[in-house]
Amino acid sequence: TMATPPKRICSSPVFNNSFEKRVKKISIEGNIAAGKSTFVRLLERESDEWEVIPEPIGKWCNVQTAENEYEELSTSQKSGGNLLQMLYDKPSRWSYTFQSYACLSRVRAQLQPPSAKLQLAEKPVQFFERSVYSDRYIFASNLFESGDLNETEWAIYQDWHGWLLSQFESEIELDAMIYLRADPERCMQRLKLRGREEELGIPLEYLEQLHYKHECWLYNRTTQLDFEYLKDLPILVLDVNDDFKSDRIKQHEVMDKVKEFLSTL
Ligand code: UDP
Ligand code: D5M
Ligand code: MG
Repeated sequence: TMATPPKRICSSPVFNNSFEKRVKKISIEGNIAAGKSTFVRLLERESDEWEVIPEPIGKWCNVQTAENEYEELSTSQKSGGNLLQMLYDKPSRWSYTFQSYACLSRVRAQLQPPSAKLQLAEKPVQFFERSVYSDRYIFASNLFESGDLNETEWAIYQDWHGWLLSQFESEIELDAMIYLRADPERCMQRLKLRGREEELGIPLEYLEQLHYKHECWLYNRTTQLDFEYLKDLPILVLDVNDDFKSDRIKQHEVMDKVKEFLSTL
């Protein structure tokens, strides 16, 4: 088991404010184009007490220096590096860089204090699109297995990932996960439908590999995990093969399942 690090003297409001500790944190996991963003938009609409933190994909497609950080995305799209494009064009060169940046932006996202509105809520919930754990147990692990991260890169990645998370332990810990489960073929269809330029060359085989990773981790729960608390974290599995984006009945059904799940946490 992992040793508990000494509690830091920490100025983070989340850490010091016992009120904010009531906020439940839940990550939404699932394959590329399974429907996570669509799903979190529904969650956001469902309740004033629910807040959504989307995946920082914009940042990855438009990496900038600090000084022009606040410029409009469209004007600087070309000057900023497109790390997602670089990753898909040449994974062996860019996987490690991508993982370091992805993890940095996710730690930042997961440390985001709840909004003022959420702090007044009776039963506040923050939903995150993916997590620092999918970075490692889905993507980085898969890139290692496909040879795009070498032994040394994978070892260094796991070392700093584990250390970083142990430093932020109590602030980053999740209360549960929701797994949006869809067949790789369905994901491919939705990926094409969405038409994100960087992703158009993704082969079905890649989605199959990621699907297998999700299944082992969140469905069969056989993945070896380095964070003790994850081993018995509550997971809600939702089948999203049928279209829920434009089906009101299906949406109600799904939201009821989420509410029921929340009531058990
Ligand atoms: N989509 C759909 N029906 C659904 C869910 C998603 O048509 O029930 C579409 C959605 O509009 C988008 C694509 O599938 O064009 C991928 O969805 P999303 O971006 O939500 O997936 P993510 O990659 O965030 O999981
Ligand atoms: O979009 C997220 C996109 O970013 C998709 O192309 C997968 C990619 N992604 C996300 N996290 C990682 C990591 N950690 N490594 C490699 N690629 C990643 P979505 O459609 O929301 O799944
Ligand atoms: Mg998304």
